[in-house]
Amino acid sequence: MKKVGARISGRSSRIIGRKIFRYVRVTSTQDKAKKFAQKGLAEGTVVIAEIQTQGKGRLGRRWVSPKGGIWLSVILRPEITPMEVPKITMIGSLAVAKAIAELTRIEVKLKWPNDVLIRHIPGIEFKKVCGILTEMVSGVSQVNYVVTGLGINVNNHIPPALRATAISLKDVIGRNLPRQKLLKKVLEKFDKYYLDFRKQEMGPILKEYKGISAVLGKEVKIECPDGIIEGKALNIDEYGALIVETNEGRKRVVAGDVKILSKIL
Ligand code: BT5
Repeated sequence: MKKVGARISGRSSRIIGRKIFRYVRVTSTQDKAKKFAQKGLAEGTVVIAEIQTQGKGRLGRRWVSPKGGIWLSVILRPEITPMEVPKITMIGSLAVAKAIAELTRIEVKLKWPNDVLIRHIPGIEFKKVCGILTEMVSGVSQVNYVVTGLGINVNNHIPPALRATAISLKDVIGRNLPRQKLLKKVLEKFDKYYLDFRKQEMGPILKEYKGISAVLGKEVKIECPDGIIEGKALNIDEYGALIVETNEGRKRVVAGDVKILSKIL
């Protein structure tokens, strides 16, 4: 694990990215950031790596993280209850989506709860360009800290085994994208949404999120910790939960893996 330098960034972000630790290779930026958080490093500290040797997805899954992507984790110390933590995943994914859309003009969609999707050409299926992992350490009623990881496929090669569902920005644009520019934009957007969130101003964020949702209005099948839920995705509530109309009535889903049953988004 080689550290290539820590610096205070000169960007306009007020919280997120005030301090950035850059590494060539780590096991996972999540692990590194959690250690830093435990040691008391400030809110907004970012850990970024060129390569992760043990990149993590949710539920112990692997996140493929070769050179060319943006793999980063952010330490946050919001004064919230554990129930509100999914909102941070929403904010992170919205920040990535808006940053990509602004810089590339590519159409971007959000697949609840933690995927950012793009596609080659209109009419074909969207694929995952970014995944978000939000982990927390918390007491019963108060969060101690949150570490949110963003994994963005930018110029990295997607291994054949993942190509059915994963895509990188390079695949769509046809050339490499300046990662520094995208990173700066993502951190600025994350900062803006996070400041609104801290001011309890989730309304506009939720509206923007729903505006580019890939699941709302669609027939979905969700693998949840307590079974499978099938129905129409109706809404996303102010806590970031998905409301689904099923044959047994409305259900509120807080976590799970969504499969969109309608072919075209
Ligand atoms: C996620 O999990 O999507 C969360 C990914 C978070 C990654 C970031 S990178 C920086 C930080 N440090 C970490 O160690 N992690 C975070 P999940 O929804 O469980 O999706 C995982 C699944 O996505 C895997 O089981 C694969 O099927 C697929 N996958 C793996 N690598 C991928 C990639 N690079 N692009 C798209 N899909 C991928």
